[in-house]
Amino acid sequence: MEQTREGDSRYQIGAGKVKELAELVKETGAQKVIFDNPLKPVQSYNLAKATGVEVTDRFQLILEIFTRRATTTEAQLQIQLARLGYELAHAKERVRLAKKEEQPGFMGLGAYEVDVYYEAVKKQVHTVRKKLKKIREKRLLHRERRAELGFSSISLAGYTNAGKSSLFNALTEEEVPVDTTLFTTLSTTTRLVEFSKKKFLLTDTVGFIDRLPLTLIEAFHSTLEETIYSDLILLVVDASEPTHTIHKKLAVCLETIERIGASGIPTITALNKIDLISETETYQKLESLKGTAPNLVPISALHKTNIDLLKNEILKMLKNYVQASITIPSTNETMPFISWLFKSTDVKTIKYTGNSANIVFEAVPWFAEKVKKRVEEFNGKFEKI
Ligand SMILES: Nc1nc2c(ncn2[C@@H]2O[C@H](COP(=O)(O)OP(=O)(O)O)[C@@H](O)[C@H]2O)c(=O)[nH]1
Ligand SMILES: [Mg+2]
Repeated sequence: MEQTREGDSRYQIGAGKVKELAELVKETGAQKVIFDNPLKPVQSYNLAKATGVEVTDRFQLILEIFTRRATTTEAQLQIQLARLGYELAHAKERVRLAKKEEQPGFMGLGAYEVDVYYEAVKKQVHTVRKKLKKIREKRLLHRERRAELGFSSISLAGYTNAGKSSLFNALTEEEVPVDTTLFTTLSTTTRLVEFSKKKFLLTDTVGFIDRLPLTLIEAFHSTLEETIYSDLILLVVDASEPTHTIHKKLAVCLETIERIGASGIPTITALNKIDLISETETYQKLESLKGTAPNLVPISALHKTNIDLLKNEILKMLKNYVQASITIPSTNETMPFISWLFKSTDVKTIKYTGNSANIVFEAVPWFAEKVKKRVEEFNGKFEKI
């Protein structure tokens, strides 16, 4: 629903539109209304009263998305801080409103005294800040996932709507079935994929958003930071947008990647949605972007155009896998060791002979070193192929 007018102090939209909105909610059975422009608590409250459902805004929606995507403690705290900051700015008004008559989105608040609630939120902000400071001092290892697994990892990045999820789907068509114990170490947006007989971890990261509210920038950075740390970044841009928009968005992406300290990671730029523009336009855009966009590959994720080209480019940049053959004596610990190897590396062959086992596997060099150490602890043999 759209309306062009000066913001109404009670509802943001005009009284007539409120009626229309209430009818639309009823008709569609909507459970929530989300406004693109920011709502004041009193407007949320009045709209909730008029429609019977919770009414929030874009800020709340983005916060919700970040909350779902954050898995590290730092990112979670950062998001909590943004939420509390918002809460603090509106605490007194929200409690006062909730005291009138409870509405969706204001439940339970009425039980508080205004000042008590305000002080409680303030205290929480203080606690979260202290925790964040502590974590930053220790600076937790980013590469938690890398520490556990021997596959190269690829992160998809780019603006929302550029086609990250579509490309994710196109690349995960040959998804490798993995046992459930591996899933406990992978986030919901990470898949083990295989092309040209090589296995990779592919992660869909939280997307860049136009008009990101200032107070959410830190939360966005820390959420992105935890997922983008990988061996390769696959930056997706929407070729159907005007050239100056592509340049602008690309600059924001590259700048952010640099700001979170990930600029050393090799990057491929996928110029997506080329099916929507002419060949001439594709050529012109490639020429225009050549200087700024690293390793450009024109694709269509939707129509699966040039996906093989993209895969080749990925393989070219991630060719540092090591193959090794190990032989270990059979003991009580052999089986757990082998299952660890199966989970964390690409096991090519396994042969049992008498009282020993021979395994050929493939992994990134540093992980192969880790395997070597464990093999030596077993008094086994490790040979690079
Ligand atoms: N025409 C066309 N549309 C695409 C292509 N890739 C994605 N889309 C569409 O663009 C929209 C956003 O795609 P999505 O993958 O959800 O983007 P995300 O927000 O970056 O994950 C969807 O409607 C897709 O169907 C493409 O190659 N060509
Ligand atoms: Mg997506």
